[in-house]
Amino acid sequence: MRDATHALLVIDVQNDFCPGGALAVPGGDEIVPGINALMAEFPAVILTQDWHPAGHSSFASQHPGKAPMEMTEMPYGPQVLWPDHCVQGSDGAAFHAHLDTDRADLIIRKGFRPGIDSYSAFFENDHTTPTGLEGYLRTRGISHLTMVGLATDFCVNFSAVDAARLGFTVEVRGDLSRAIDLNGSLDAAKAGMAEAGATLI
Ligand code: VGL
Ligand code: ZN
Repeated sequence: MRDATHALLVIDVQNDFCPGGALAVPGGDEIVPGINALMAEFPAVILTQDWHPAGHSSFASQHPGKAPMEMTEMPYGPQVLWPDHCVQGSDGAAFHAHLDTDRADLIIRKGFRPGIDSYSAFFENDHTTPTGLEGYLRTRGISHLTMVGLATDFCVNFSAVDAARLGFTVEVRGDLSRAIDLNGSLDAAKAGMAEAGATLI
């Protein structure tokens, strides 16, 4: 068991990001047993849950003439348009059935504001609106984060970069994460994490 300054952050291990889901990440379900085993090493376990209202602005279905995986321009910057996914209360938004959610001290939901997406567990995609996770971690005295989950190049990446910039020591377990890899997004994510000082192992 690591000391009390360490937490395991499990990003978006939800049905819609697993094979058969609306935004399936290849091999997304393979990481579940390893994540469950890793929980035993951590005094704190925190899960994130992508949690969109129906008709969320990140859904291609809300943008006439746009297809999933195309880009659009939002008031806060460029945004990938996704298939409808992780709609609040749906089976797709539920955690993978084998994920050990009982170990979670906190489940942080994100992406619930209709007009803004939130990849990161710390800030929404305007890079300004906080989720509250930073305050939770700091008030618990947590300074070291190990991150795993889905997807390496989106929500794990944005969470890792934000955490490193906030001064947390960040390690991403690549073997317990899986990527969407859209137009080179995995390579870009690796470079961005390295630049921010997050270690990918
Ligand atoms: C994610 C795309 C849209 C993720 C969430 O969890 O990486 N990706 N919403
Ligand atoms: Zn989403």
